[in-house]
Amino acid sequence: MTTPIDLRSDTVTQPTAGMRQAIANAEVGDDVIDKDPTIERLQDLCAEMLGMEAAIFMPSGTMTNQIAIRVHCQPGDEFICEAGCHIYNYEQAAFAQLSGVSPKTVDGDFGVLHVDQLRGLIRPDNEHLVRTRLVCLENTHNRGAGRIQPYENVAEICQWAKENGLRRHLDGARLFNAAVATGIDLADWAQYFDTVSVCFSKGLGAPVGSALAGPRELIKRARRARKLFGGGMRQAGIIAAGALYALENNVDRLAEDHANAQVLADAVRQSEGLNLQPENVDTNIVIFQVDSNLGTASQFVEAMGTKGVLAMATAPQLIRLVTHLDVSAEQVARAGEVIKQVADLLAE
Ligand code: TLP
Repeated sequence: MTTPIDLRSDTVTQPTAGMRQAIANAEVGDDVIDKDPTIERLQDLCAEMLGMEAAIFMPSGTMTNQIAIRVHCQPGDEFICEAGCHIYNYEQAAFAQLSGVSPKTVDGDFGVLHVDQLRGLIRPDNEHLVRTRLVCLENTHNRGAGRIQPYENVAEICQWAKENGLRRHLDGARLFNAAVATGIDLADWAQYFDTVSVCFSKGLGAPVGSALAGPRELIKRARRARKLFGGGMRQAGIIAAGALYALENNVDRLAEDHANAQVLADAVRQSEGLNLQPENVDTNIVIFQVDSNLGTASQFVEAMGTKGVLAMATAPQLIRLVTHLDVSAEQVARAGEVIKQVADLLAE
């Protein structure tokens, strides 16, 4: 049996030979007692790329976002976020469980918010009310099918937030995709935020790891919170080496993933009963709706699976495909054919 073409997520990538070599050769230390030299290099590079004072290595994107919320907010505070964002939907409401913070969600257009939707949401100073403290954005937007937040929207929202005394955090798990697709530098995107989280284990292809970047003082507090949340790691230079390799080698190639996603989007457009959500694909995520005449998303995914293509049903009628380092242009072309075949098959 041939290896399946795995489009479930860009988290599924296997470390390449070069990355494994970098991992094997990594110089390490105890990062909890004091320092690990490979982690230090990764943190410095990350801060430099994002134009921030400092950065801290983290085990996961979820912990990174939650620690950001923790350092920005106190119990009884509220943060504003888009209703489909990862922080609100896929992190077990850890902001409530761990930090006593509540969310105020705003519906976006496939994840995209406009500042006019936020004006008026800041709670007055009144002892009955939570305190509005933070705005969180996500770029690219996962549930918005990898949508890039328009740069002007980000600038305007953050400007408004700053003027009104709110902190700004960016879930930039896929910010590298936004930077490559737009040609707008990482630091230009990051400049509007107090903190930015990035992930090395998504499009960049590292096995593990994320980072939080921001002002030195906040990152110092994030280090304390990381210990509290059980994320202090010892000779973690072993995994930081994979992340460092990813940062040094795998950023520009994200353009290939974006081109491959267009091939999948075209296959969806050519299939009766399938509709892209949204119609245009910005980066490496394709989401489409399956017409109920063809059955459910799970049935569609199962039929694709029997033809060697793995996809993810993200709602009863929605399927997500994600391109990444481990799927070649040929495999993507094959996956596109499978999508068309399955749509035909289920229509019969
Ligand atoms: N996303 C995963 C799943 O959790 C849905 C995926 O397959 O896309 N922010 C964003 C925007 C994310 O997409 C993810 C993971 C995270 C944060 C969390 O990262 P991890 O999985 O490292 O905790």
